[in-house]
Amino acid sequence: MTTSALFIVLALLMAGQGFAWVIQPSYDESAVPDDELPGPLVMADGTPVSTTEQWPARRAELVEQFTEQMFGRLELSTPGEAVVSEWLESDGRALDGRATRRQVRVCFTEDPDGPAMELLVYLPNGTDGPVPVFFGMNFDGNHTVHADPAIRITQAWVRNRAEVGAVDHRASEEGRGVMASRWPVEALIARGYGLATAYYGDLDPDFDDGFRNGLHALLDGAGDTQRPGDAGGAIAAWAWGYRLAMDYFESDPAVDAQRVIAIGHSRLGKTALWAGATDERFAMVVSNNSGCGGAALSRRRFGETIYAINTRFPHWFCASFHTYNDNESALPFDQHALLALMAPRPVYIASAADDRWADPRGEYLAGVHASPVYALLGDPGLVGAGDHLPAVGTPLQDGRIGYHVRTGGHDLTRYDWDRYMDFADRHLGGSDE
Ligand code: GTR
Repeated sequence: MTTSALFIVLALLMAGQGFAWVIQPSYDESAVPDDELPGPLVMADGTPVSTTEQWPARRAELVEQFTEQMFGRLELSTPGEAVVSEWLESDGRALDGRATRRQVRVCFTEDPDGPAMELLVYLPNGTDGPVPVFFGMNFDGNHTVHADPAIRITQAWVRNRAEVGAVDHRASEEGRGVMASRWPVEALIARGYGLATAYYGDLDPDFDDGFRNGLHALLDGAGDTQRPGDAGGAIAAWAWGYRLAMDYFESDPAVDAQRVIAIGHSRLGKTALWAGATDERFAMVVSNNSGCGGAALSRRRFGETIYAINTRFPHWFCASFHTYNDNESALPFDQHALLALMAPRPVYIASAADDRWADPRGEYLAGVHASPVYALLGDPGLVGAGDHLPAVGTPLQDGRIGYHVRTGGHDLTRYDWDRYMDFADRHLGGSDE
């Protein structure tokens, strides 16, 4: 092997281990290519989409393109049609009597003893009827989102992280409540919202195992070494879990299934967008710092690129997406079209000023370029927007696309949640309808 070949092999191996330094990101706005974005309102054959009647066909075409080229298909060999769920517990006196807590086992198939995810649900007490609920997956297990001693500790594989007490890929009591700053349950309850969460590793452990574990083990073609280019990756599996949670919410009379909001941070922000795009039962979607593969425009090549994401996380997207490494201009879509798939439902995009890896301006511009689809359907998208990123801490919430960039880095904070509740109050009628 020549020295340069050896170097490339080493670099790729290290990239696979998450060493970002082998990838040289660009943070130079003047280096952003001025490639034209594919119009969300033009059919693949060039026909302009100018009436509301034409939108469903264009929408279906885009969903198919995103499925085939980016997230991949995911067909269960045993359809999980009838949701089998079991309340592991339900306690009406949680959080000092302010909330009802449920922990629910939701099965992937009709087999009650088969694989399942555990949902943790908090619903405000003393309401007149069913309540709107934010649902978002978590990274380290349900027990990390709140110090409540009754939350079950996940038995699933977890990433080793000393900060959350995860050792030998097992979660522990030490992790209880450690991620609570990302999940202000009491604040949500006080404003009339429920909060539901599930551990994303219940659907698919987040490492590259050749698609053998998690939901992938139940899919058509599981175990094949040659997977088709459009076979679904980990994000498709997590998004399937969002839809499964929605199936459960439709069965819980205390939840207003017409007002369930899909939320996700970072890789789970990408997931929430894909879940919202493919499941129109979600009334609103929140992308928190979702970045590359989420809200950020790929063609900008600012911060994380398609090459970078596919190299470090080869299991997130389908194999076909890898053909766009350093080849963004060949994509038949860009991420503004993913946002447009929420239309006319409200969607909120949030960035953080120091989170340059996720390209705040690229996330914002995707909202700007998704707006014509909202306008076509009769609602303004991003209102008050110009070419420039809005000032830090000045949320745009008048239209059905919301946006803010806050101070600080890559995180899901109380500031973000307060804005999401404001936006939901405004566009979904909050808890009063
Ligand atoms: C980063 C990745 C981002 C984002 C983030 C996260 O390493 O490059 O795309 O998904 O992880 O999920 O925290």
